Amino acid sequence: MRIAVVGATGMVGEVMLKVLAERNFPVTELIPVASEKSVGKLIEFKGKSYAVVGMQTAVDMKADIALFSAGGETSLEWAPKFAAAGTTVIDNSSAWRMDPTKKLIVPEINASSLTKDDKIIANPNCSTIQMVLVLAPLHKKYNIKRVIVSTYQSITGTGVKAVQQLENEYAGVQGEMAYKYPIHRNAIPQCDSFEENGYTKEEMKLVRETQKILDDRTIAVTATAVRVPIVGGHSEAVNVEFSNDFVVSDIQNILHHTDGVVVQDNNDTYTYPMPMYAQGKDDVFVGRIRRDESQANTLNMWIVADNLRKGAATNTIQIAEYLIAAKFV
Ligand code: 11C
Repeated sequence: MRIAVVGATGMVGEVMLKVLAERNFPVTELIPVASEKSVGKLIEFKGKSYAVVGMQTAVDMKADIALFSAGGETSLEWAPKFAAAGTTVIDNSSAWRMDPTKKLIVPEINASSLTKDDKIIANPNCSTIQMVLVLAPLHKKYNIKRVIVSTYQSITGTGVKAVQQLENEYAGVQGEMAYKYPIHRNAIPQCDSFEENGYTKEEMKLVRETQKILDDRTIAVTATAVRVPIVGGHSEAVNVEFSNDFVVSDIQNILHHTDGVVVQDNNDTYTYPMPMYAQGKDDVFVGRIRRDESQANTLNMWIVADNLRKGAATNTIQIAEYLIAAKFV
């Protein structure tokens, strides 16, 4: 496969290259793509150097698959041009996710909806992916009525500028700010910009993308997304109300048998997921699984994943692997 990585010099792009190599993805030619200022820069992949090319050059090279992580504006402008040249685009930005003509895919849940005619495929937001992977099998069995999610999101979700801000703050150095406020010793109750309804875009992604991926607009979702000075991954406190009652050990058992999910749940041994340990892993970790005693048929869980891996690069590459296995590319 001839693979273009669009946004190859960014944080997610770098993890994509790492994950492609780790999974031994069948890359016959790598085409690293970035903005004009990075053109010519050398990128290492599996012991070989590749020169970064610009967008139009990459379109003309007609790769089989383009993995996009270069922001919404770039995707809106360039994904259709790649698709028109015959390249299948898997896009990490929010540009196409809610477009009714585009599929929003978490492979373990809905890859089977893909066809060879899907030329621009959307990868969900990181905080959505880790939550729906856990919710999907529970929805099937107990039917979810409502989800209340509070996130504790890694600064890596904002990008390299935010990591630099935290490092500067640790060192007591003045530098460029990715956030309006210090992040060291802080929790900022704003991820992404605000919408008209008073929620942030990140919060509304959790609402809308969950309903689209689980293919059920009746699921009520409400979210509070908070940025914390963490680098390993996003954590989420998730409260779920079902139509049907459950036994906690059955929930643990279902999740134990869910692809991509690892249950870490033992209070006796202080076993629960934490971003420090999720970092660099492809799984979604779930623990603190317990009944919400304040309301019938309701469950509390704590879900953690590396937002750059399953939340971004790994999920994108799993979609590409599905397309290859299904001979859609
Ligand atoms: C964050 N979830 O942590 C975001 C980063 O819509 O793909 C990814 C933004 C997106 O801030």
